[in-house]
Amino acid sequence: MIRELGIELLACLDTHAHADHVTGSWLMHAATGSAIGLAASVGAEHVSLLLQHGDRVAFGQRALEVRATPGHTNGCLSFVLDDHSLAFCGDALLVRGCGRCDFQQGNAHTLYRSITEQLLSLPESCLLYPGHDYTGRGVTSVAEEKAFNARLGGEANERDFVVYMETMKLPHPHRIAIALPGNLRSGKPREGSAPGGASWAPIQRSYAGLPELPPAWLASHRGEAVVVDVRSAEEFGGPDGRIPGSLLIPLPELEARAAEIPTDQPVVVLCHSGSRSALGTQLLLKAGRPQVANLRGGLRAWQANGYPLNFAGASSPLP
Ligand SMILES: N[C@@H](CCC(=O)N[C@@H](CS)C(=O)NCC(=O)O)C(=O)O
Ligand SMILES: [Fe+2]
Repeated sequence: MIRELGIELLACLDTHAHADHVTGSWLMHAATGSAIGLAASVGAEHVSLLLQHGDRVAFGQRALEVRATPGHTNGCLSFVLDDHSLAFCGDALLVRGCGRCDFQQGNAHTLYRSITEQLLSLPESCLLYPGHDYTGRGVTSVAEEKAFNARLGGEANERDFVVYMETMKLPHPHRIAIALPGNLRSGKPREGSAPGGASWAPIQRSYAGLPELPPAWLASHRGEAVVVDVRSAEEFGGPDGRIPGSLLIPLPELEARAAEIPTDQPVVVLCHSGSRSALGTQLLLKAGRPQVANLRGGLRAWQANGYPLNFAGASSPLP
């Protein structure tokens, strides 16, 4: 998504060392060069922005204020947008709840002060984006939590909150034994356990979930993949031309004729724009072909790059 939207990812900021999932920060750093921000006090490896209360993380003309909001863990931070219109509050404050205080140096008194002094003191309209929600709610506001938070909203005082938190019994997060050490490495996978990319080509997955290759890869790796053109026979033989050596199987026939595609090479699927071939790519993956990618931008992108085209006849030999 970052690639598709042309976003420059400056940093991934972790609000704390999570106990229930492993951060993606190191993988994002590996993919984009982005910085990794976390409270210095956590002592995690690979952190390039060692954050503490009062820091500002600038991006463009804007900035996030870093506020210490300990109590769930002692390294919890919240990130507040410069105009105080929104804040990322990690697990200090959750939608109608808050982070537990029974491990990672948690402390209910400390959390009460963090929430009331650093978060609920923001403007009532300030949107709060919590670290997670286990029922799919993504955002709340200062006004809502002041009124309705089940643990400290309404007329609840510090004693109400502390007794609630100290009496609550929650099972430990399922993945805590993996998550904590993983997060102390900023999510860097252990040797040999990195999520595998494809070995045959630098496949990029679109935000829609499709494996894609840019025309430049195909242009410089001719002969390393079967190129399947899923346009109609008229288009294949028409004025737009076709990629030399490509195999014509129109999309409506692809499922029935998939066995015609040689199996000793990976497959790159293309059409006019990359849209019909996206469905073709999915069909071939579903049919059990393991190495399939869509040609991003299709023949239009191939043409725009000035790569070679054939024009004569309506069929062509295999590569
Ligand atoms: N059920 C979740 C874990 C839930 C959990 O303990 N979450 C922590 C945040 S790291 C928490 O503070 N939860 C507060 C709550 O559920 O009220 C799992 O097993 O992964
Ligand atoms: Fe947490």
